[in-house]
Amino acid sequence: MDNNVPVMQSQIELIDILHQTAQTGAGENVDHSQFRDEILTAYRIRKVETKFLELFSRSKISGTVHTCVGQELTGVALAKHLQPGDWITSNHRCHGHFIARTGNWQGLIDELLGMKTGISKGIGSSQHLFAPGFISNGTQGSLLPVASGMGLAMNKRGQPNIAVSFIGEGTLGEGITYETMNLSSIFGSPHLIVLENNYYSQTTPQAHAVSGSIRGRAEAFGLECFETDTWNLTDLLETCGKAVAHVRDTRRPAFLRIDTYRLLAHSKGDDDRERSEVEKYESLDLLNRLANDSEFTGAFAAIANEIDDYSEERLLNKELYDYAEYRTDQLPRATSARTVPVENPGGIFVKVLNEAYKSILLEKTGIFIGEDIADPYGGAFKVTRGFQDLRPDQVFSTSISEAGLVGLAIGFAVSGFSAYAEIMFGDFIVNAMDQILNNASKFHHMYGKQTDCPVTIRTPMGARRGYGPTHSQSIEKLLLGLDNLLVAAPTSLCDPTPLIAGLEAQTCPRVVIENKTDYGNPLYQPPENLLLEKIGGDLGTLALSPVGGRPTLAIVTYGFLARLVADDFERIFRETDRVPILIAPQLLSPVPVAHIERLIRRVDHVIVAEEGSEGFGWSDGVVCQLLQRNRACRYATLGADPVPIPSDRQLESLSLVSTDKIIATALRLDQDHD
Ligand SMILES: Cc1ncc(C[n+]2csc(CCOP(=O)(O)OP(=O)(O)O)c2C)c(N)n1
Ligand SMILES: [Mg+2]
Repeated sequence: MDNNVPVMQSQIELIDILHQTAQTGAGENVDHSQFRDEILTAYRIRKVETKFLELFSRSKISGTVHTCVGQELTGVALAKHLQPGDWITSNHRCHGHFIARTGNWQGLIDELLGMKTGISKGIGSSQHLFAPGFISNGTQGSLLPVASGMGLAMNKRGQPNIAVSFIGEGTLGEGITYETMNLSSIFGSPHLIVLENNYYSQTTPQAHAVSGSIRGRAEAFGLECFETDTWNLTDLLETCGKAVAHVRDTRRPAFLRIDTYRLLAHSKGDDDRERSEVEKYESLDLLNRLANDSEFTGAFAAIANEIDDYSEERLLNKELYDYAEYRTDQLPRATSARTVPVENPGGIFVKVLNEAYKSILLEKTGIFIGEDIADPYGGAFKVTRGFQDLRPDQVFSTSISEAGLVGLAIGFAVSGFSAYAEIMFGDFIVNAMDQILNNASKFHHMYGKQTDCPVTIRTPMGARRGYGPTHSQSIEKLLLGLDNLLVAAPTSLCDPTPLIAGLEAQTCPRVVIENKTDYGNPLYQPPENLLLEKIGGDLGTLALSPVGGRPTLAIVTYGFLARLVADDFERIFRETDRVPILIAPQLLSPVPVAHIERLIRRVDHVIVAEEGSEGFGWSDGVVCQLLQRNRACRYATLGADPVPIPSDRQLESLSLVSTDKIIATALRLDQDHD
């Protein structure tokens, strides 16, 4: 034991205690024939997984496999108490949970063989399994808030169902575990967190990774705690039954710790444990002890043969999922469409946004989740003010838990609710990135297109209010181009109501970037000599140009900057001596390049400006796409300076894109031309 490692107990002590537990349970004199079904399912799981290892060694499957050999009974015992409509979320070590829950071992074999008949169409493979009532992924802890949201959705529908999440004790190191315990407890989600405590996190012994009390962690959040292990089958089945019944009946979260031991490597060959330690558990393992029990040997052999025969037959008939079908995403693509004049109603932008979202709350049973969105406060920027008063059961004001609240919203979205998560300041969206990237954007594809995740994540970005470095940044560049994620930016240049309704109709996940300076603007009313138009329908692109003029300078930008350019249109015209056209996409990603291309048809100078800092951003993407379409213009990109936004108002404005900078850039383009 390394004395420098601050631990409560050494790993040797912990393993000794576990060994005592295992010996006591395994020494019990029980008639195992009463558990025949459970034992045969556990055996089937073991045989399927050892078959995977064999197929691996024959190079018939690729990637990785985490077996639960030695731990099979956890999933079996839990699944025994579940009902149709209950959901399991699982992790990398998910095969056992899946077979126990669904019985579909053939679909699982097909999946790992990469076949289109696999449960995730061969896309997810070992770690990303899908069936009605079951999802798993390979990001530790990531599905915990999703399960919590599913549980709340079940409550809302009045279903007597529950959500069960499996995690390993190494995942106690993830903050999302505690965000979820807290949120599930506060909102009363019927969510059972099952900790499979196998004393190792990959190669790291528990003593080096988990400080303090495991039970104390759950109790601190008010979760009822249950404890059992995989060696005392009677107690395991009973305790799982009690834990499930508790959650089902009380509609409250609970925590179930199951001590267990993994007999094989973490994945394929990574095992640093003392062989003598593993051997102790091999001899105590129930399936090993029953290997020569005449009560079971016949059935065991039949199961093994069935799995052998099935997998060999499948190897001969491997059919892949159609890649052309797979590669399509859910994102709306701009086509060159009709241009229509825009007439804006009156009203302050934030109030119009509030009304647009409110109609979704009322008409679509929208769920709105965010920090401090409860009335009377109604959210830091009041976009959801009045919502909770109207529909108290649909509005959740949460703890400071960006990942947790976005995960909850995802849980609602996949359960069929219209789900909106608010991130109080855009800078904090990074705290929820795992949820956005590994869950929301990937669910549809990684589960073989069998589910959608139409969640909306809204957040204000932008500076100009003196909030300083951590509350002013525009970090849309971190979200742009993420697969299957739509990024939109309403602007006070036009009524955002059709955009919000159009986004709601999409099946893909989306981030809506609102601008906190733009909130206070009245909706734009063009002067008589300017024409405001929209091309491409609800999610379309706005264009502002002089009536009857022939533009020679396009300024392509969005959000507040679009409004800034519109307000300073005359000045830009005057000082550049060029006729401008403002092009303002409401969709940032995917870039509506067909719209922009059409609108810059007769223009020779194009400035693309973004709120975020310069480099590797939206403007670079837009210019690149236009160039690839052979739009031979002179281009310039403009962004904020590549430094954290200063708080001081004067310094702040120096760091940002301004009308002065746009004009200077236009003049530079002219000079370059000469
Ligand atoms: C967020 C995240 N970090 C790291 C990993 C890599 N990883 C996969 S499994 C694992 C260990 C998990 O240990 P534990 O939670 O105890 O589960 P066990 O493997 O013991 O079942 C790690 C570090 C991951 N999959 N996800
Ligand atoms: Mg572990």
